Amino acid sequence: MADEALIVIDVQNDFCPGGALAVAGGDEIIPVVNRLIQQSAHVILTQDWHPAGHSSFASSHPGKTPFATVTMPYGEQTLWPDHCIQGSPGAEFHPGLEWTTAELVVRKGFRRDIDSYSAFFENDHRTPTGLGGYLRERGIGRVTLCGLATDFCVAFSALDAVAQGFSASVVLNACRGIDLSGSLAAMTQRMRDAGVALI
Ligand code: VGL
Ligand code: ZN
Repeated sequence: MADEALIVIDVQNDFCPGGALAVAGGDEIIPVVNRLIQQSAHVILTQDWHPAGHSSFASSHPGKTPFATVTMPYGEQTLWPDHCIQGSPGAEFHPGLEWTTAELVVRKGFRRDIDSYSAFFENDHRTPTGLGGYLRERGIGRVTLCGLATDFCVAFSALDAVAQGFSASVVLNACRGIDLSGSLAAMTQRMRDAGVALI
């Protein structure tokens, strides 16, 4: 429908098997995502897009290992292996993703000192990416989300969508999670409590 957009989150090589931050079964969603893309009047993609030496990388914090947590000026931040470096093969969309009809690509995490899980806000939960304004100017009130990873970028995008006044659904069989110490169950419950439709 014309007032509805599909937002495909971070279907990039580094989040698929063989990638730097591989999500188990990440590539299995691609046929399902491609079907959603075909059915959608508005397709928007996000692309995790970090400079080398990004502050979310464990390698930027001497003595820290991936999946540890540090406190940043904007709050708690999980540290990750180096991934989705701007212009690298790992940052490209998975070759099976049929993305050519997409009208907008939102890149995020491109500032060295702050990460961005959500498609709407950086991890300070205050700095907008511009996506909310884009959707409003286009008269889009409803978003459907899919992609990687369920419990990080998909979930934070869905929560922000609802907080921004959009109605939001997540297509769970078109998502896969990282599940770091129970994060998949916790974020699924947070989405449910916020009024995100899980389908
Ligand atoms: C993501 C961790 C770090 C995601 C991105 O797309 O869920 N997770 N960067
Ligand atoms: Zn990232």
